[in-house]
Amino acid sequence: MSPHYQKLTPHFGVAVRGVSTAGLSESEFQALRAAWIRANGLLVIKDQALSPAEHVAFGRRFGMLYTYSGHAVAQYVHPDHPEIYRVSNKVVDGVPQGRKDAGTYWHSDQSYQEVPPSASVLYAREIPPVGGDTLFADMYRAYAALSAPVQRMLDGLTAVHSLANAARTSYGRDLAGKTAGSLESAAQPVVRRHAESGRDALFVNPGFTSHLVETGPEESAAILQFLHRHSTSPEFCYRHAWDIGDLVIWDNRAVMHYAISDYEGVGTRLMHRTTAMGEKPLGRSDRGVGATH
Ligand SMILES: O=C(O)CCC(=O)C(=O)O
Repeated sequence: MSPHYQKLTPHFGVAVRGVSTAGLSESEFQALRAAWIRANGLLVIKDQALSPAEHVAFGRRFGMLYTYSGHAVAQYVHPDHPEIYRVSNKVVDGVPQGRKDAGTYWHSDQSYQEVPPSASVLYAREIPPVGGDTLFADMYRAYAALSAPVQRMLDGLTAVHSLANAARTSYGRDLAGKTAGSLESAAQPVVRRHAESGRDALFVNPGFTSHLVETGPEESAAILQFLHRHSTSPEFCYRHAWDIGDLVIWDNRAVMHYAISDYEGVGTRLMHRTTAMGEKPLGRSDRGVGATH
């Protein structure tokens, strides 16, 4: 069976059927990867049946995988595969099978790290009969839609991203006892030039971005509030309703996501994620980055 691609929205996201990720040749993988980059960093691969080891092997094709020892989510990694972070409301014999309500805020995974991820590969093992969708936002188009003067203002600005920012909202229980200063943080360019596509994307998110470096607090709050509202406009978003066996790959360098927590009491949801290391984010005026695009 040959791959069949179908756009998810006119500009953002593509779904593919007729692919088995467990046995892809290098050229087949590169075709999928190119489709992912072309679709602004969102690819849904339907009908997969992957063991945890196969998931890890596929995730590794996107780059070196994070393991989470010492991280706030370490307790939720797969017992046999430290590369798999589990998101779930399922509890077996009193043991949570993953982090409950993870990612219920707009974010780009681990943007508070000096070298944040590129591809997150999330696999749906169990889903509720309804609910538990995930929202994605296209940060290339959010940036491109800004007027030239606002783009110029943002170019060269830097923002601090910190896990402590999320701790104020949803990370509370996992970070209890840790001081804000002990949590990871990193300064990142507000406009990020993508290392593969060479295109520019907004790189701030409500979950982890605490403030702009170059402005005072009031300007920072106003600019970030505007950017967050702008980048989550429905025109830049896609909402994924999961089927079991979906493998969704998003590019944290140009995509934000939000896991909708609306299925309490409706059913179980069990998701496995691998996360590939990207590169240190570069701003649009950094030299030597990107393709000729
Ligand atoms: O469960 C989801 O749909 C996404 C969870 C999430 O935000 C993440 O894995 O980063």
